[in-house]
Amino acid sequence: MKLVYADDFNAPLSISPDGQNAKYPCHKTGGGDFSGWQFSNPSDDNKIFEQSGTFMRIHASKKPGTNGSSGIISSIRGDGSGVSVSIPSYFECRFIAQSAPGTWPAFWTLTKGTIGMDRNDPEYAATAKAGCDELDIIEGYGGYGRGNPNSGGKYCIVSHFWNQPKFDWNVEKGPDGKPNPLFKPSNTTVDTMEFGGKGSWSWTFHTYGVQITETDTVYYFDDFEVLRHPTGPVSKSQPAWFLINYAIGGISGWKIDLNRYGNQTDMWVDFVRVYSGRASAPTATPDRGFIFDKPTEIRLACSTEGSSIYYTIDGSEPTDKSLLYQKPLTIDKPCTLKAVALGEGLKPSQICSAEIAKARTPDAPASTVLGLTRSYYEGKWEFLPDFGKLTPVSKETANTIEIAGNKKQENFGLLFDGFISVPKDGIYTFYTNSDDGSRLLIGTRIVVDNDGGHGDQERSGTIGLMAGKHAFKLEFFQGSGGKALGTSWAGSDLVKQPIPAEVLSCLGE
Ligand SMILES: [Ca+2]
Ligand SMILES: [Ca+2]
Repeated sequence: MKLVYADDFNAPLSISPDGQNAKYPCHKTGGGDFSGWQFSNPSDDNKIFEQSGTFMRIHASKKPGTNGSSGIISSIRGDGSGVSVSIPSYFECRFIAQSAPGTWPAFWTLTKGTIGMDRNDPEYAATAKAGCDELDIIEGYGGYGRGNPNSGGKYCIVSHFWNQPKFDWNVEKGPDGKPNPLFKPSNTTVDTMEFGGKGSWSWTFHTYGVQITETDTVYYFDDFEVLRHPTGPVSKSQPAWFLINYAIGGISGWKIDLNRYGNQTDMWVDFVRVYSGRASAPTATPDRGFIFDKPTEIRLACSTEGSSIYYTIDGSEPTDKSLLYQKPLTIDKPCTLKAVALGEGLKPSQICSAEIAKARTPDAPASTVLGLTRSYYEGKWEFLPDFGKLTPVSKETANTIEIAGNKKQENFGLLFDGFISVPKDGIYTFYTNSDDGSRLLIGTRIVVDNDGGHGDQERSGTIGLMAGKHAFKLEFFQGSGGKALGTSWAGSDLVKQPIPAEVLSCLGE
């Protein structure tokens, strides 16, 4: 294996809310921040992240009358870029944190899943369905004495195989056909005092690691093996990324009592390192190109140092006999680009692909009037129904995309249908924010998928459009509680803004 990523925290930190223009996002990529004292954006006031010497300090604090703040760093961004590696791999991190009621430092990995994938990618559904492997290399639950699992120098290692069939250690047999006697349950408490007595996670710095191979996943405490289990199926097929965080209370359910410390506490991280025996998959930017009257440019990159990228544009699997990537590619006809990274002493990377399509040509509706056809449905759903198979309670032409003015406040759905006038050829990003689910389509293509029961959240998607009127559809449903629906767009000459009423039209009666 080769060192493919290292951060010794000996340079100014590079952390931003979503990781854009920075090394790390300061939220859990993919959503689901779980700390009681919330994982927050750094500010002058909360001083969450600081480089001190060759360490990163994560500072958790709670001022009276606030919810408290603390920090997490993710190694990948929402677009999938950043540090993620395929097996065989090894992740390690050296840190210390305080053991006190509510403190919950952790170093862990997640498989990448659909993060950064295009919703129209043919593999999207299967990837979403595959589930996720979560390897908690260390979970330190602070506090001391009875009822605290980590008192007296202990910490927890937990592996979760989310949304997967139950994973039976004894079925995963070794080469001799017998259960591997080294395998331990996936939820193990490590007593650090068994390993040289150097002290617990809160007394001194230790290095916590996990090695993931084709067969076994092995956890290390200061290079001692402390737990081994069979490698989960998802870890075999998807790259994994890492998170380092100092949660305080939250979903662990542990009571917070940091009063005597002035409601503040620190975690000090010395380094994080990632090794892999496989080159990281290349990334294509953009991973969905559109051709107008000019060719489009695609850039390829690979985070594994010393690797070379080979690619094909005829849909075939790339090898070292394929074209060598040397400079940005100029592509003038629709194709599927496939790329692989190869490096000496490394296994070939997973293949990345990019779809290059012709920009959508406009529809030619005969005559239109301003506004969209607005159909109102009643029903109780957890996901968007197929409105085409339902009969609307009412139907009218609406000038704006509004959810107010219905008979019901809960358990209803809306379908806005018509055309959107695109001012000029270009690549457009559409956004929906909704509570609960929504979906925006141009023609038959789902551009924004924001489906499912959830609070107000924004999702986006991109499409290449030629100037003119394009079939536009916005689907929405409200379950219970709060409700919201908004749409925005952005393009090369268009800063992000709500879609104005004057570009929406529908067929006249
Ligand atoms: Ca360091
Ligand atoms: Ca709702």
